[in-house]
Amino acid sequence: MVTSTESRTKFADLLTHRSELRARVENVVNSMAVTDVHTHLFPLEFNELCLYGIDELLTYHYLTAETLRSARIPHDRFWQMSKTDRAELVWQTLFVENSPASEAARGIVTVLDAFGLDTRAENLAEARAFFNSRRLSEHIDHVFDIARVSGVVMTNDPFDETEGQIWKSDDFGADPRFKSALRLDRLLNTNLVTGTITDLRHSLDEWIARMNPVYMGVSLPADFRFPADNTRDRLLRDVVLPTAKEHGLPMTLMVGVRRGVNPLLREAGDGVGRADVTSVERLCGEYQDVNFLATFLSRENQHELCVAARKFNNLMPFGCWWFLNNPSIVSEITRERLELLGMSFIPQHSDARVLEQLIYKWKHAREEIAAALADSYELLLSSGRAVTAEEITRDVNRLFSGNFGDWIQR
Ligand code: FIX
Ligand code: ZN
Repeated sequence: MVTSTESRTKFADLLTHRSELRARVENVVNSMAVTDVHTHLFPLEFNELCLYGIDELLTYHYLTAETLRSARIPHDRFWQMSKTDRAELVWQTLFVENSPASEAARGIVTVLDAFGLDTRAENLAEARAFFNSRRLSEHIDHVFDIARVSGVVMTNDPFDETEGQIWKSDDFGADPRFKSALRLDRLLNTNLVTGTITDLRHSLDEWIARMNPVYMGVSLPADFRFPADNTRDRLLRDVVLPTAKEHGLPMTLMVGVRRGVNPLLREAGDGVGRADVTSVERLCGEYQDVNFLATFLSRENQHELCVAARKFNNLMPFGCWWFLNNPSIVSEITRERLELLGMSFIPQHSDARVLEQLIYKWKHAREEIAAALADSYELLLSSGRAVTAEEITRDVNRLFSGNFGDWIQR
């Protein structure tokens, strides 16, 4: 039986005022540490693969594509330029001659501002001097701190020459904040990796033993179909999914990319296509004992993905990927997921390639997630149920790390 004192105490914990509720949600969302479930970041030991600083930030492929829309320069001349010259052209074009209104450009402003650097500078001198003065190991700690990221999942391609060598060397002293993920694009999307089924399974077993990945992952084209009469289907059935099952590893599917739509743009040349969510449903149905994480690149696939996740509890939607990582779309997708899935999804991943991108990608994502969450608690309030601060903390913790933690341990 609940005594009147207990129920009064409980009532006092309830956030029944709109402004108090919203302030609390913002506070929890902004301070909660997050596990970033998909990035292209690397720790110090990976040397040239560990990207940071203003020149890397400005030559990010998102900004290359935007620069080549506004700068009067042929693509081949752009690529002939050195990285520092390209960074200067990007700055001049998108930040001096134009207002940096796009999400990727605003991201640079957020990063500069976080370090107290001039966001309206005429050139890159101050920013370069600042980043050059940083000791990388401390800088990594600082960035993780500002972004409140407790761990990031890398994208590890063992079939890549440079990376393969690093994994094989004894120099690799694992920074526990960087978790590995075994990326299988080369195996599943190209015919560059060959061998018998036994050889390929053996090779995956060896890489899993060496890397200790938290999942295996692949990006898939918009025309990905399952089942299909093709090599990818056979590799999935005979090599990848049995390996996932045997090692208890989730499989991450990133679906809807159209690679090389404009090869003149090099790594900025990929596009998007509406994909077939029923193929992922069939995978989940046929392999009920494998956990799948899935993200789709096309906005048009988002609602179908939520519905598929309602049908298959071995399917975890995650992130607003790449061209979807814009405030208006993050807001829309997060609300849709809250409405259809409650707290059983992973709202965002950064996809950061350059260290400091963690700062802006998470700051901007937190703003949209907080607003969507506050609105859904307000709806609950108007229906007759207030939440407590503890419940908000529990929910955000689940969204920011709990769901992923459960997924990789199940
Ligand atoms: O396939 C992927 O993991 C993509 O995220 C990348 O290839 C893409 O270039 C990217 O960085 C998007 O954010
Ligand atoms: Zn990625």
